[in-house]
Formats: sequence, structure tokens, C-alpha cells
Amino acid sequence: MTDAAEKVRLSLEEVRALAEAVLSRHGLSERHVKAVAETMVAGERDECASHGIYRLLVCAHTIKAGKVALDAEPVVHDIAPALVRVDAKGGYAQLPFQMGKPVLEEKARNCGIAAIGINNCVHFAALWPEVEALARDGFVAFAFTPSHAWVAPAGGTRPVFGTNPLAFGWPRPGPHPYVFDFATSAVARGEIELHRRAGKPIPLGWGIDAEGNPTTDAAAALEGAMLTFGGHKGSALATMIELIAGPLIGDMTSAESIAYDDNAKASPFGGELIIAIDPARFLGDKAAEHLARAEAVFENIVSQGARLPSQRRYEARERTRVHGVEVPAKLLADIKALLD
Ligand code: NDP
Ligand code: PYC
Repeated sequence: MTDAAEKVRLSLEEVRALAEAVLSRHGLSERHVKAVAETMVAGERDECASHGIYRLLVCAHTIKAGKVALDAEPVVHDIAPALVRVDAKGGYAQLPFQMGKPVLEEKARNCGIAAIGINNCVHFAALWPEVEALARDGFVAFAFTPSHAWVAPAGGTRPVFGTNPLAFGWPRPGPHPYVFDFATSAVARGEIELHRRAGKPIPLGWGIDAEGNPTTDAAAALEGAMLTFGGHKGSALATMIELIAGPLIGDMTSAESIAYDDNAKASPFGGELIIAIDPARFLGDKAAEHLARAEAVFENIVSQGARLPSQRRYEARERTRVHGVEVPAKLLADIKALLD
């Protein structure tokens, strides 16, 4: 059976209970279990399947490979008026972000702009939870992380970059901030993995096989190399993310992360850079006036029938809170087997 077959409906509470049970069963400490499970619940709630409970399989594998410090106690270092560093001590990235966020926000309020570097973390997640949380608190936010070297540069055939996501959040009046979050590869690797599990071909342009030929075979692209989005533009953005969320914060590039992995096929290990800007500090008593002008940009997009990024997520969120989520029966069986 592939994931394309039967689906099973779960409530979000059932998703949370399943995620917490699997993570606890694999020895993760309680604080990390809560933080990591919540990320997966958010992924399912917003119908982002590549970063929902599918990641339990990835976490279980990464933990069994010995690549996560299960009871890591992150340490927050206040290193400059506008800089905070959180040493994740080899654990997952969610708890370090929770611990560093209040410090980052206080610094951004004081200085107008501040950054947090999360170091020595295992990263398997989407970045929109971070920028959405900061934008809900009134900040303009950016987040970046390298991953494993899976992606070839434009014009090349050998992996250099990670799938290196880039996320942005902008505070808005009304219920939801403006948020986008995407890989600088044509698509997240998790999406190709889901195609492989479902036995579905991938579109041309997502990857090349080990001989450098364009392929629609998900497994061949996973063995070969993924491609950047937008050719040289995605390639340059991926390079920027390697630099600013790698060496700039004293952490690994994607090539170093995959070398450290040593073919364990565990989640990427390294750092994440998050930047927060406080419009109130930047603009003083003109902040409300200028943020109101920003609304015209969104209006000009939606008034012609185009949609804003995250609109699909926010709509899914309303639906799944009431009706729950649908997950492939085969995926659910594979996850439940982790509890045996
Ligand atoms: P997509 O290519 O699906 O792009 C996602 C973004 O584009 C979302 O903000 C989405 O909004 C928006 N979007 C999609 N279609 C439209 C449209 N027609 N009009 C306007 N906006 C649109 O995602 P990716 O495959 O590139 O990445 C998926 C996730 O994988 C991300 O959350 C990323 O953080 C994560 N990731 C994590 C990595 C890591 O190392 N930790 C590595 C790589 C990826 P909406 O959600 O509403 O559809
Ligand atoms: O889907 O590319 C991906 C990914 C890498 C790390 C976490 N997600």
C-alpha cells in the first residue's frame, strides 16, 4: 500500500497525543516533547503535510541514529544589546526558540532591530511558526536555516546547498499577519519524500538523477540532486542562507551538516538565524500611518483575485480545528508501529 491510498481522519487532539506518545517513547525529555509535538500539530492543522506528523518517522530515525541530545538543556547567552544566542546543546530547535524569543523581542523593542542565533540544533521543521509568532507580537520578522547539502547550484549538478528555507512575517491589523515561508529549492525535500511514499512522479524541474539528467522519479531525485527555484536567483538566495545562518552565526553549512551526518540520513544539524524589527521603534509616532499604507499593497494583490501566501494555511486552520485532519492510512500505520 502507498500513501496515495486510504485516508484516516484524526482530531488535532489525537494528532497531539500521537506525536507526544511517539516522541516520549523514543526518550525525548518532556519539555522537548511538548515543543516538538506542537510544531507537528501546527503542520497538520495548517495542512502542511511535509512538516506534519510525517516528521515523526524522521524524528524516530534521527533519534535512533543517535543524532539528537534527548534531554538537552538550551542555554541563552545575551551577547550584545541587539544579539542573543541560544546554544541548543544538540537538541531540537523548538525549545531554544521558545526560550530565546522573549529576549529577542525585548532587544528589538529597545534597539529597533535584533537577531537571535540558535546554534547546535537539530532542525526538521517549517519556519513559519517562528515568524508568525513574532509578527503576531508586532514585529517584522525573517528566519533562515541551512539544511543538508542536497541541492545543486544553478548551472551545476552536484549538491552544495541545503533546501534552505526563508520565511518572512509582517504584522497586520485583523486576525492574521502576512507570512511566507518557502525552501530555496524548487520544493522542500519533504514534499519529494511524500511523492516517493505515494508512488507519484514529481514535476520536471524539482530534481536531477545521479547522472545529472532531469527526472520525474522522486527516488532518483532524492539520490541525485534537487534544483533551486528560479534558477540563478534561488541559487544566490540559497548561498546567502548558507552564509548568514552558517558561518555568520558560527554554525555549520549544509555541506558540513551532511558530512557530520555521515550517511545516517538524520535531520540536518546546525543553526538558525532569526531577525526581528520593531516598526514602532523605527517609525516612532508615524508607525500606524505607515503600516496602514502597507495594507494597500495587500489590497492590490487580493483585489485582482490573487491570493496572499499563508491564506491557504489560515483557511485550513479554521477547517481542521472543527473537522480534524486527514492522514494517509499507511503513514498512520507506520507511525503507530513506532509505539511497538
Ligand atoms: P511551497 O513551494 O509550497 O511555498 C510555500 C509558501 O508559498 C507558503 O508561504 C505558501 O502559502 C505560499 N504559496 C504557495 N502557493 C501560493 C500561491 N499560489 N499564491 C501565493 N502564495 C503561495 O513550499 P516549500 O516546499 O518551498 O516549503 C514548504 C515548507 O518546508 C516551508 O514551511 C519550509 O520552512 C519548510 N522547509 C524546512 C526546511 C528546514 O531545513 N527546516 C528546509 C526546507 C523547507 P500557503 O502555506 O498558504 O500555501
Ligand atoms: O523538507 O527540505 C525539507 C527539510 C529539511 C529539513 C527539514 N525539512
